Amino acid sequence: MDDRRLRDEITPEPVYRRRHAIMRAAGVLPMIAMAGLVGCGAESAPVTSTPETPRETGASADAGVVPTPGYQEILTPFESVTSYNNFYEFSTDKEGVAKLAQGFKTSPWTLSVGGLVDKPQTFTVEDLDLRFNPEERVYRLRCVEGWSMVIPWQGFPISRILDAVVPKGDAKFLKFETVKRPDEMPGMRGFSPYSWPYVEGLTLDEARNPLATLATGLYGKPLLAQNGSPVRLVVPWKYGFKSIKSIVKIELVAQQPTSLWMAAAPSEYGFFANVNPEVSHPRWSQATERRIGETRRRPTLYLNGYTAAVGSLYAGMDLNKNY
Ligand SMILES: Nc1nc2c(c(=O)[nH]1)N[C@H]1C(S)=C(S)[C@@H](COP(=O)(O)O)O[C@H]1N2
Ligand SMILES: [Mo]
Repeated sequence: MDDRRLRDEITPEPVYRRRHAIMRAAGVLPMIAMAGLVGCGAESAPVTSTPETPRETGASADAGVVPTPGYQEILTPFESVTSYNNFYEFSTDKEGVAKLAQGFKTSPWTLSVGGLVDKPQTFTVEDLDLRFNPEERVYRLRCVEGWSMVIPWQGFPISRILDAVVPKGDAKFLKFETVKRPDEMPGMRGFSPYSWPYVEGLTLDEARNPLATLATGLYGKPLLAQNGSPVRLVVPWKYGFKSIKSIVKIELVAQQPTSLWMAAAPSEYGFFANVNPEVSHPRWSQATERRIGETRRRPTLYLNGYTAAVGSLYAGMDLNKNY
């Protein structure tokens, strides 16, 4: 796997070919597929500020990763993405998760979407891939602990699922849940300070943003267990803990859901958890981050560099109060 290429110079050939294959499968002209996919420009450049490209084109809503000025943006190697993980159901030891997750049964699998919707539905993973056209989406992942990666996901905007289930007028939030299987997930057995299952939430407006992604693959392969197989959330402008793994249920609800992290440490982990270098975690600064594979820390960008795409969601809101 040829990972260590500059993302902001040119789309690397292997990535191009993978995209090409995906786009061809979606019946898209390569010319269209390439347009808008290569990241470029400074932080102020519009990344995904345009409305989502019409579904028929199959083109990505993502225009790549906007480089941190003065720093390179390269894909984090597949080996790192799949061997350094947070998945507390298995272990709190990041390097131990992959091995412990090997016995996790991710097939068959269904994702049920219900609650305040007109058309509740249960999808198999095959349904998701066939109906919602995953495309390559390269995003930064910034963990609240202060490390980050750049990951080429295969995913689709959650809005496509929302269009299928049709939220009712009183639906205001999405509540996501991970599977709860202590027999397969050793981190859940015995004493645990967490109230399982892992739960996360988004506002309906956040979930409708084109960057809010459900991923079923990375680096052109189906997700491995340690990365949240078979389907996980990717919300690149929020701290990584919002990107809940191995989802079995999405409920549309009227009240703000309480996430596992809000329940465990409310003074440390809020509902919004938008990446913000100005607001320190109570126990450490969020001003900088260590990109996995690098030694020098780099500045963390407001909304993880995705202000052009998602900043309007928070107009009029004091993000300094929404850790
Ligand atoms: N179900 C579940 N989802 C989870 C977690 C978890 O412990 N359980 N950890 C979160 C955290 S803290 C991060 S940083 C990302 C890590 O994703 P990765 O291992 O694919 O890089 O997953 C998030 N999703
Ligand atoms: Mo994290």
